[in-house]
Amino acid sequence: MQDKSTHKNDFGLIGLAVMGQNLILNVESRGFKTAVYNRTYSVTEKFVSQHPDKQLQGFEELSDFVQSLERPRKVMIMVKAGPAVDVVIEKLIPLLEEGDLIIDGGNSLYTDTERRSQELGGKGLLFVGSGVSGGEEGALKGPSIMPGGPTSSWKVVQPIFEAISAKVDGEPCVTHIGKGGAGHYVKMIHNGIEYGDMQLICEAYALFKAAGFTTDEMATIFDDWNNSELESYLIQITAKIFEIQDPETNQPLIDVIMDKAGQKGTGQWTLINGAENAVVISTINAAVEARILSSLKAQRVIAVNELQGPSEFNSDWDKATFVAKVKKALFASKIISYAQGLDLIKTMGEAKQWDLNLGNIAKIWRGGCIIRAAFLNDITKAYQGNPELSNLMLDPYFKDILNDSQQAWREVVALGVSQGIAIPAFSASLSYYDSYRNDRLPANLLQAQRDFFGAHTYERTDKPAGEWFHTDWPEVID
Ligand code: NBP
Repeated sequence: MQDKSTHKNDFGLIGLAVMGQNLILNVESRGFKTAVYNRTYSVTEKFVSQHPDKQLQGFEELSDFVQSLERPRKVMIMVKAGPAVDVVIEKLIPLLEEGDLIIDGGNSLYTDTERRSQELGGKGLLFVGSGVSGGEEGALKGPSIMPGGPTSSWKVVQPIFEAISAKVDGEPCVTHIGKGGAGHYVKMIHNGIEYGDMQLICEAYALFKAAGFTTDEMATIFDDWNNSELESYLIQITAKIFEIQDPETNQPLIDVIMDKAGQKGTGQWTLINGAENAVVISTINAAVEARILSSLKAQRVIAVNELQGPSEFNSDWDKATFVAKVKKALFASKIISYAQGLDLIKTMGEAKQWDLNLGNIAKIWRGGCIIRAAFLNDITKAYQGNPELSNLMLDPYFKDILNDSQQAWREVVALGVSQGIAIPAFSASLSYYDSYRNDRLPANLLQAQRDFFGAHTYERTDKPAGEWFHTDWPEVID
């Protein structure tokens, strides 16, 4: 199956599962000569034989694969994130030469990327840790790509990545994110934001379902929303999901899908990172926890008969009012989710001195990736207008939307609470908004408690900041 010609390949890819296959077909379609390798050779054979008309060379031996590449070699790894990436890198190291580039395009943890980057740098090899978003379709037609590593390494792969990425307004949805693990880090937060977006849509669905909207009505609502400021891939596919009938039962397919959500870990990594950086990402947090709670199906099936709530759904709103209010609650909550995610990226970027450009990051999410949405244009504009913006909520455009939406948003959250509909991401977003806009939180009592039991001291409202006081609190007898 190997091409015996002396012409070298421009780009090599290791890992021919769904992402790798589609990504290399994308690279090949842009006129690059490509080489592929997979641990299980039969997968390579099958893949190459399915595409006889493509400039694709498959290899059984890794050394032959490496030798087939033009120098500096560009080898992209698309295998399961975790130890498999290290296994592949270890095998590649003795086969590569100084100046060759390894790109890890899987969902690697950014700390692993930083370690690999250091190890490979010490051996004279270049390394780029790159997030690739958009699922299998994005990989094939044009993903959003988030590469991290030294600028010199990025330059080696820049022409290929710009060629294969999605394009919006003629601009490629790829930018050099920053050095070290910045690319995989931003991809991780992107995934956390994706969790938030998906959960918020699910909560709108939960409210509509409880209020008796039919699946057809919901398909129309989401379709309409996709022609508004909510325009996004996730809103669009939600409308399509509601249109599908189950051929076996002739019911809407959505009604026969089990309500247990899976997750692969990037959402949980985002939560850990939020906690490590002391940044509130309560919407993403609620989204991850909602998936966890959904997975407790067996317990929920018991609890439904044990724990009480309102007996039937009650709302005075007519359908048009209901839809309008839920729409405002959804959009406001979505803004909060992005405000939190971007705050985390900003905080981490400053701590790591990655010199991140939030406007450019929002810009490359406009196409190719799962969270692509019209309002990313407005986020880009917000950071272009004020690169030092402390919180997205304070940008004039988003501030106006939040101020306009806040009443409906609280009414929707109140409805969910009073009617026993769990809407954790809507309510977490609203609580964040209300905490942020409040100049007197109950943390004064918290500080008093801390000083009471631990002499942690407190500042006073009538004295300059930085002066600390302690009270000799009365003794408590248990
Ligand atoms: P998987 O994550 O399912 O990984 C399967 C691939 O890894 C196969 O090619 C397999 O080879 C290879 N592999 C494994 Br498993 N262990 C290996 C080892 N020890 N040595 C060499 N190869 C090994 O594939 P995927 O879903 O295409 O995802 C690839 C990467 O892209 C992952 O990091 C994923 O998180 C990320 N990603 C996926 C998506 C998506 O929508 N699926 C989206 C964005 C990013 P084999 O054929 O020999 O078993």
